[in-house]
Amino acid sequence: MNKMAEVSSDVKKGSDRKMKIVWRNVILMFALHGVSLFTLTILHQMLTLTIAWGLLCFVISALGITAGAHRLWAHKSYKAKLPLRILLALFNSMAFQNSILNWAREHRTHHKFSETDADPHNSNRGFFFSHIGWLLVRKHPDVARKGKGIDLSDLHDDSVVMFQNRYYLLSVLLLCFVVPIAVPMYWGETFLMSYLMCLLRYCLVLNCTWMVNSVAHMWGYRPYDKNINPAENMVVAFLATGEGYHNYHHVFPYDYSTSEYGIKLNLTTTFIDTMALIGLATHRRKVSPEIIQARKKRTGQ
Ligand code: ST9
Ligand code: ZN
Ligand code: ZN
Repeated sequence: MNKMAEVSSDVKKGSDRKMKIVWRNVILMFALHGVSLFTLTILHQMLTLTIAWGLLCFVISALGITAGAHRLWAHKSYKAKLPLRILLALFNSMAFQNSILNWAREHRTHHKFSETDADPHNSNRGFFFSHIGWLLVRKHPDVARKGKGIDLSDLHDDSVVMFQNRYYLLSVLLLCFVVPIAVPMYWGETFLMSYLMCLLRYCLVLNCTWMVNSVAHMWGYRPYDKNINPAENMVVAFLATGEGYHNYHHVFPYDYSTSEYGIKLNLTTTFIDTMALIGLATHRRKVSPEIIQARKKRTGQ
């Protein structure tokens, strides 16, 4: 590239990266985090059952993302029979992280164009951007431009995915808010406390998910490929129900366990294995130990 072309491409990159803030999202996220921090200080005023319910809803919505949107739909790393697909779609609506169709499109874009401007949460733009900032601004034009080429035909052929996409907002209203708030009131919790627990759980699941994009793209070991940002981070593995083995996952994205190790710190793999035992999950894809060792030797840290 000649000097003039280089300068003009840099200027273009700079102008493309000018961030257009979406104030509605900033205000909503600020409010959600403020209320959640306040809720942490009054947890002792809640019934024990309400806290246990909040934890259960955390796990259910986490599985809707990890076993559902991520490992099943974005990566096709195993197959699920209709009842399991329906269950995972319901779990997914509780997580309220955009419909499975949009989530998987975003995630396939992330893997294909990792750490470039076309990566929706490009971690080269810093911790804040890759954690939450990318949801507070308009996307870089490259995301839509390059993302258009991503094949989503398998998702368009899945009636459960398309049904959830069609009735997404209604399903979120019911499964992320109405049901989680109504259940604790059944054992005598107040509406206010049920509501606060619901928001706290939502906020925690969001942050544990975002940590995979931020923390696990910055800190940890890189035993499979030392040349990429994604890393093995045990804290994230625990908090994100098994999704912190991110160096492995970017090298072998089709492995249903997203890690070399089966159920170690991996509640999601435990869940999929249990579903396999009862015949609802099949065709779990796993990388052979020989291939893993060869890759470690070739590009590992
Ligand atoms: C949330 C999502 O939090 C979190 C996802 C995290 C992913 C993590 C992955 C890590 C691995 C898995 C680990 C899981 C661990 C879980 C642990 C659990 C404990 N390709 O978006 P728009 C086109 S959501 C192709 O509006 P703007 C397309 O035509 C939280 N095309 O861009 C699109 O139109 P349509 C709640 C694409 O206007 C059009 O562009 N939600 C692509 O720049 C416009 O798209 C929120 O906080 C693509 N990739 O707005 C905010 N992308 O969609 C929700 C775009 O009709 N989002 N196009 O086809 C927004 O408000 C907006 O998207 C925006 C950008 C303001 C962020
Ligand atoms: Zn990643
Ligand atoms: Zn992935």
